[in-house]
Amino acid sequence: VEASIPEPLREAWRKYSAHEFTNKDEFERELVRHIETTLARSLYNCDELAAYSGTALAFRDRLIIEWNRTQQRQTFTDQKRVYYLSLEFLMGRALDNAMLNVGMKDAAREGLQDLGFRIEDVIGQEHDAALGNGGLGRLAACFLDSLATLNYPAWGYGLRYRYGIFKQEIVNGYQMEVPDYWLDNNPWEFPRHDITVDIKFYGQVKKKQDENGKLVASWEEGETVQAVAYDVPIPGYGTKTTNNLRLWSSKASSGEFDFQKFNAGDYESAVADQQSAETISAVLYPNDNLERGKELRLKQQYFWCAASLYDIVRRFKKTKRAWSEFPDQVAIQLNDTHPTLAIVEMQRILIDIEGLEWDEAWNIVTKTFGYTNHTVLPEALEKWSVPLMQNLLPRHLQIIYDINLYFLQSVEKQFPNDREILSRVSIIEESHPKMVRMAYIAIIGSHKVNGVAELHSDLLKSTLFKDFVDIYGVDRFTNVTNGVTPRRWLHQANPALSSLIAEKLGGHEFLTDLTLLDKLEAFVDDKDFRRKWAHIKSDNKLRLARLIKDTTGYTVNPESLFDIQVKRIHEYKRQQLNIFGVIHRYLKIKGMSAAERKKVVPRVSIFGGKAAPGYWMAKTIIHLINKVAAVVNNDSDVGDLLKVIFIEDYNVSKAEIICPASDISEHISTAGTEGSGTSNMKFVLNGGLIIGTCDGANIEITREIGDQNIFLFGNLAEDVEDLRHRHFYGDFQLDPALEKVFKAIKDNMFGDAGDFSALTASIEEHGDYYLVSDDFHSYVTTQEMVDEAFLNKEEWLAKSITSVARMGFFSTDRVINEYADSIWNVEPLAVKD
Ligand code: OAK
Repeated sequence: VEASIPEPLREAWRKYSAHEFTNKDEFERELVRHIETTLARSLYNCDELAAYSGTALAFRDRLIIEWNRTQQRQTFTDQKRVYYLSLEFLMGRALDNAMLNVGMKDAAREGLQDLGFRIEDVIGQEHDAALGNGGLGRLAACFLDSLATLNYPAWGYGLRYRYGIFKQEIVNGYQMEVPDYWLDNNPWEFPRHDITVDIKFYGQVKKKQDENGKLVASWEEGETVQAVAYDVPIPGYGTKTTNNLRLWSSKASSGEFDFQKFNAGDYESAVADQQSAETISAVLYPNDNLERGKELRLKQQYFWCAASLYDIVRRFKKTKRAWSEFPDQVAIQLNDTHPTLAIVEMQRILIDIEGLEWDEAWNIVTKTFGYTNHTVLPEALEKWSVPLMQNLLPRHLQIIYDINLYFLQSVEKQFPNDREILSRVSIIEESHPKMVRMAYIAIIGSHKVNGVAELHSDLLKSTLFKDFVDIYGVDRFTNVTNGVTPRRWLHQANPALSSLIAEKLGGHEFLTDLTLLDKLEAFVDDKDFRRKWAHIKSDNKLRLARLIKDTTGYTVNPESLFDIQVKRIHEYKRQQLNIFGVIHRYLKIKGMSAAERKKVVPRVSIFGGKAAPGYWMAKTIIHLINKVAAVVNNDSDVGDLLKVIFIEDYNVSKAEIICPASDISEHISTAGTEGSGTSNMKFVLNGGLIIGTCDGANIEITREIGDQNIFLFGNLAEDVEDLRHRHFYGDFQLDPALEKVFKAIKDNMFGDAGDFSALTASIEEHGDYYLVSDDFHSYVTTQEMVDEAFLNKEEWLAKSITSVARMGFFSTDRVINEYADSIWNVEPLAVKD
């Protein structure tokens, strides 16, 4: 390609091609240029928002220069690429990350200062990109950071929602949802109006003869919607690699159909069609670990899968390789089952459009795809009704039936005397209506299936996917324990700690090789180091105390023990256990003498997180937390001994302030329910200790940091089923301390008891599915051990330092290298300067 362009032309392009700014003065020049020309502002009317926009545009220019070069490099070398398909990318803010990743934050700070701005205020103007619900979406964002940092040729594919996750407001203690319109003036995306794909829905399947007389299926008529690409540059840390996140936006196809309507004077209906097309990418479904089976959600899934695959296939076809080489060029990872239709769509492209034989096509498909499962919760497992799919995607349903037929035939051969297994593993559940089990398609259509922590992967093999282990052998199933990117969750969120560590280790190399943190253990007795470490934690607590004051009006004493639980609100995550524990503590303090109160360790219990708008029990838990806060925080008799805070609208940028400020954080899900958890890692990486159950990655965190450095409690996963069974048959005794808590609630201590009756009844009367009562005693006594341990400041500090030193395993860099080796078989693409 390069050689076909005449030298003089190339010379002219080289001469005038854009250059990155490399120092403060050049940055300032770019900033002022953007403010004056792109934004049409001046010295006299440049507010903080304009300063943010100008800074973002200057950095965006830098990223896009490297983005172009990266894409050219990847195209020329033409090696295998990774495509990460995720319905959620919870990116948070981009500017601070871009500054740190390209190593120009200091230059930006000084440049902004010259022009009269504080960099923190400027960074604070950015609206979070909140295209995700929780763990799954944030993991995708951390993966993109590591993929770029490690120089993997990789693209993310997602949806460009007009509305991300809703903004949460707390009104009279209740959660209210406010739409999050975030796209105005978003400098981080590049619309590609030239990159569009027409996506079809509905219609019928006809059998036709092709030119060789072979009978082929043809999907005809139906409606089409256009997918338009929007690209977001993803810079790696300390590397020139800048990868791409491609988000699809929906709009009406500019087909004749619309023109006919316009011409026929049917203006209103033409506009309505347009709006209905735009609805597809309008809003992120706000459910975490819950699937509702709505048609529009299935439309979103197909729209995004089909557009992404068209794009991937188009890129592959440019190389003129044989189809058999597709899996050598392309690895596609499914982030949970949401993109499972990509498997079906790929098979459709190969057999219906490219004319391959079924077996040859299917072999290519299975070698290409990998599937990551993120949850064992039954309510989160995707099933789509057959009639719904028949109507929306008639050809895909046929292909699903064929996949199922061939699969069941092979199972029957393998287990000739076992009728039961066929109905258990069938993709089609024989219910009314029949349902398509998406996880089964994902397993059958992939060469590797992985869970996100050891316990979770073991549970998949021994329960949910047991039959498939018998069928395919255990090698198809693997574990890749989650991590977090240390760039955002240490360096960006906790710059002071990052510099202190760098000072001791002789540089910031630990940010790209987190195992180097182990060298910190040598300084655990270093007095000066310990003093600085403690000081940084205090400062971070002060920073959070200011956020709390600004957002809730409550004043908290930063000397208190900060106990934090921030994550989506869900019964399985058991924020109710936490708030019942807080009530227990409150009642205890109320009953104490003055002398006893002197011994109480002052504590601030901090909560944050969103409930799915239709999840009433989760909303009730939020309501209870806020009512308890109102009573406790205004009880002068208790004062600083206990404060309860609910931080409104928990999101990525608030997490960056919250995670560095914990003394202890809570990861207390019913054993066996949390896939991994990743906030546990963020808190420990920032020097907080944790209280948790033997669940998800808590188990591996314990193995790494040592069981003397973590507060574990509660029943084990292996005992959960038996306990539930016993409850079901009436063998249930409410824990006596919990009974007192319930009595206080029922005596209207926190407002109208009726507001909380569903919550207490779920435990007392309806079987306590999440084992709150079973774990209550163990939880409360473990919290007492936390108090005790916190009194010994020196030992607590040693635990904090030692834990951080042993967190090297939990970087997404390690995670991505594991995926690359064991699932994708891809190599990084070295960048020459
Ligand atoms: C969201 C929607 C559907 C299914 C799963 C999720 C989800 O967010 N799962 C979470 O994924 C995280 C990343 O792997 C895990 O750390 C969490 O434990 C898991 O709940």
